[in-house]
Amino acid sequence: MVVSNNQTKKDKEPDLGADAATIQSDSSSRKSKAKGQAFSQKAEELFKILDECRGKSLLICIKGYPDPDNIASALALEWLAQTHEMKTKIIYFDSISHHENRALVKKLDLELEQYNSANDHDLDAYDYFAINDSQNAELPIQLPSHCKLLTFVDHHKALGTIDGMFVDIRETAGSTSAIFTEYLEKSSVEFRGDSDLETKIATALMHGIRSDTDDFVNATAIDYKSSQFLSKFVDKDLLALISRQAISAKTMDLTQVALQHKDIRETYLFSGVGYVRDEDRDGIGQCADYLLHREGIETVVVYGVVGNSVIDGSLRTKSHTLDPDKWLKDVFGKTEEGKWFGGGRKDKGGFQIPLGVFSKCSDRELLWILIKKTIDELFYDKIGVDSQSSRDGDLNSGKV
Ligand SMILES: [Mn+2]
Repeated sequence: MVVSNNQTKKDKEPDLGADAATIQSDSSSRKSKAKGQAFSQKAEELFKILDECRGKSLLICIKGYPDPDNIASALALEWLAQTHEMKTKIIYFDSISHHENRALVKKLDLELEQYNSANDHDLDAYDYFAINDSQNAELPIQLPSHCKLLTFVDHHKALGTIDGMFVDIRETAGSTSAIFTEYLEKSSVEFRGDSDLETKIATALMHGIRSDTDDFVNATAIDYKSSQFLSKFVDKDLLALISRQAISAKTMDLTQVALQHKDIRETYLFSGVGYVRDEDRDGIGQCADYLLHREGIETVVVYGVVGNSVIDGSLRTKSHTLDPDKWLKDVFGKTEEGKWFGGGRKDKGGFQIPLGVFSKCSDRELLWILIKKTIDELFYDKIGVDSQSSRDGDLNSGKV
């Protein structure tokens, strides 16, 4: 007997009738419209706040490793603040480790300053500070108490409440650069892209969007919309120059080590790569990207000891059910101060665990075995597999 689709559906679900379906779709479209409106007012809210801060000074802080998305966001915010006659400075704390990001700074001739306590940074002079593209508002330095958080703009999963004058967190955006482009588009001082500076900013933002959305594979509506706006202003030659994909020799070596040490458990691939130099840190994420191409693997975690001081790891997944943010937070938990060791977004995440006093251990080989055993067991526990067959890492082949 042939059963029509209608009949089958009727058997499974109570019939809500056509009216119920109309009401449901109406309310959901209203909801998304309301959300869209809330976001569309964000630019106005930002301009109003910047307007009230005319003549004041703003310290734009790049948290974590400077990358295309947070660098471009800082540049866009600097432009917006300067059109409101604010004085600005962009600082970062962690070295620009990825060679492509160093090229970005060099090719765009950017004036970013690395914070160094020995430098003469007159932090007292700043009325406000800003943080973009980060999950929390903590900084590695202590700012004077009069210095308030002016803007916080991000696209990661929201974590608690941010106490800032202007907060815009959109988990639906693939990049912070796309959000900043939306502000530029609505700015009353027109962003025309007809100066060197504006071309540079547009090009950096486009690179930020591309880089955070894996070349638009994970782009969302706002990323496309913002790219359309930027496309009129980007310097195509400059964009080609800064986005040329090249894998450094060090990352190649690291990938080889990661392959040697791979530990496949069901659809997971774990790999401890041993000791990694500070400047090669980004290679961990790049080799996790590469290993995810392996057939049958849905989730990859690569980790190592970076700069002899921190266990640093990257997670990549194509699983539809694994939430990197939750997964890493479940595995590693948080510090006594409540700071999570790991976090992430839709398809990627990372974690950093300081070695603390253990970094003084004179037997690096033994220390690595201990670290690897501990981390692997946490992973096995999380995915519910037996840890008995865990292999110990070999320090020498893990050294890059
Ligand atoms: Mn980002």
